[in-house]
Amino acid sequence: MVDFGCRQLSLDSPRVMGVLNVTPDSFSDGGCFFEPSQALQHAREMVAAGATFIDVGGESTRPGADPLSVDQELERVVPVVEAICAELDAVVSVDTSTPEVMGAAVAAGAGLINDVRALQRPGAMEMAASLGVPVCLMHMQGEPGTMQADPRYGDVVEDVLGFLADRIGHCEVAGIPRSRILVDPGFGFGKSLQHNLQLLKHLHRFSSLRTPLLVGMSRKSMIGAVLGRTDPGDRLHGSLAVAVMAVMAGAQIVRVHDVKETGDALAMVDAVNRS
Ligand code: 9MG
Repeated sequence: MVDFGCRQLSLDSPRVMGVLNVTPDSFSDGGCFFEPSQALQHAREMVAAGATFIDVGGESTRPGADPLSVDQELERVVPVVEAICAELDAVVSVDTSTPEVMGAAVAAGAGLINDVRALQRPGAMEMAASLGVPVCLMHMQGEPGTMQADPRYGDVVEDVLGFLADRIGHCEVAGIPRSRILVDPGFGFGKSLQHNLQLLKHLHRFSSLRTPLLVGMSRKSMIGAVLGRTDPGDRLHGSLAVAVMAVMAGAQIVRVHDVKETGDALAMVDAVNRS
């Protein structure tokens, strides 16, 4: 069981996290849910379709995205977190690296901090430790604007595992116990197609970190590159294939745009695992 503040959840069966980008410019759904009323309606639909988590983010990690001030991020994220927590039976995850946004989102009811920078921004580690909710530590090489320019690794799987083990160690020193830590290899964040494929092929090795594993590959360019699809909306079947592979390799939470379809695919994996 993991304690997500408002809810205790077993991760024995795979869980779906629905993506809610409250941004004007995210790669797949930028601008679609920028208005709080549209965002809430989309969250309702994702929860009705089976999402356990709703991941609310105000900062686009798309290369070339405009930088965001703390006030802008707070203004985008907090009203949406508040509205979802007031109405829906879901754990709200806040996708942020900004300590002030972590604090305000948790005060508004968020039960998970999803940080693509693994609590490396000044003040983020201390803030997360003080809030008492679980954190997802994601691996990213570089920063969003330039991370895809020429990503390099010695051994991508070993390097990402080593980074996450190191960040877990820092969390424990700061007072965040392992029982409140999730990890994510960060598909698409400073990785070539081959790096992403190698990470998925060896995903089972991440169980050595002894934390729940979250992954996000939905509609990402690794799928577009393999299938030759430029339109992210045309990557559903590839996204389902990699979600199934990830859960078969030990992932407990899958961050996706297509909640119902992914939930059906993962229910089949779960039924086989339990048979
Ligand atoms: C915010 N965000 C975008 N992609 C992501 C991924 O793959 N994992 C996590 N944890 N967050 C992500």
